[in-house]
Amino acid sequence: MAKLSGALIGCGFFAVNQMHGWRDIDGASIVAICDRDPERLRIVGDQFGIERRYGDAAAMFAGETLDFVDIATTVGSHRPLVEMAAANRVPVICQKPFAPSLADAKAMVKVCADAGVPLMVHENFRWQSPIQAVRAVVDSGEIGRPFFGRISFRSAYDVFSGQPYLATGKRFIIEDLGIHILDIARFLLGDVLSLTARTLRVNSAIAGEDVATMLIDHEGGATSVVDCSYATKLATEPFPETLIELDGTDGTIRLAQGYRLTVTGRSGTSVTDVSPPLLSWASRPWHNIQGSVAAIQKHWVDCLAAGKEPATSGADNLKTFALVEAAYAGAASWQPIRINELLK
Ligand code: NAD
Ligand code: 89V
Repeated sequence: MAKLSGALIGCGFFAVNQMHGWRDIDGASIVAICDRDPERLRIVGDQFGIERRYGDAAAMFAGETLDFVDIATTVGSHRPLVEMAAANRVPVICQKPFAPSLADAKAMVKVCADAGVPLMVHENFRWQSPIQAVRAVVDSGEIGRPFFGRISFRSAYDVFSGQPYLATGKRFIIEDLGIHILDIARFLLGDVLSLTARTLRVNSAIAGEDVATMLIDHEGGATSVVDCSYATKLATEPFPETLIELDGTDGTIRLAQGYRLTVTGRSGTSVTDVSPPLLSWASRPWHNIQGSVAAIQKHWVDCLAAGKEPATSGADNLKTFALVEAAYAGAASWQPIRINELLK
């Protein structure tokens, strides 16, 4: 199979992981990069040996023949860049959060569908190897039908030094981190009927909420609690581990801190170490996330080659994005929010 030629837009903090991921994938290579900031363009271009560099995305689309584009900018530029990719008939990956609002997200999905352009949201947390291990147990039937879940991310890790913009937005933990944890809840327990949310801001130095607790009714009848905090100081900092409890009709799954997976089910109890791989370019504690970047990018290349819809396509991600909107609306109103109403 011929290698796919890709381009990356946005050469900031997280894009470096994506560039490492692309370098490890046989079926694709990044042939051009773009950033409005000449210094970021120089750093990433020199680090990864990319000669074709652009300060403007429109100039890049005009100057390159691309099989796909990978958008790694922050959310404000996602809609115009996705629309530009669709107008140029270039398949597109877009980082999370996909859009500033659900209305923008719907418009972005439509513009790509109308142009016949594949669209994947880089929603990578479900691709973390411990999360995939939990899903494999659910799929095996070992615990029967799951009826309860707790998907939990509690930390006091300083995310603001790497991503200073996280301290300034009116929305913080649900939009940035909760979006991943809500997606994991959907991945493990299915789509959502309604969501109830409460939020708090504990850290007075930031603008948005840093604690969120959500109660979810899933379509299949399960109930889950999704709880996120960046104000939780623990004896051993767990960042960036998502901890999981699932209760099923025939057993339980517990993914505990330290990547310890305990399954009690039809064949008894097993305890397994599901630590993520430490890729050659990865560093702890980010290796869990870095491994998932490599996995989702490989999935994209496999899907493009096979003409299949990616697991976290734009259309799929609308159902996760709707949970984010529901959480903010529900926290403001203290009312449960019906998800179907938002997706109409
Ligand atoms: P960043 O600010 O460090 O980098 C963004 C880069 O994009 C900057 O260099 C900026 O100059 C460039 N840029 C912005 N608009 C542009 C445009 N129109 N054309 C060209 N370049 C443009 O941000 P970051 O921390 O790397 O985050 C980028 C995205 O990745 C965000 O959406 C963030 O939420 C997401 N992210 C995802 C994960 C994950 O695990 N999936 C982790 C961290 C960040
Ligand atoms: O995934 C993210 O977008 C990151 C982090 C994991 C630090 O929350 O902001």
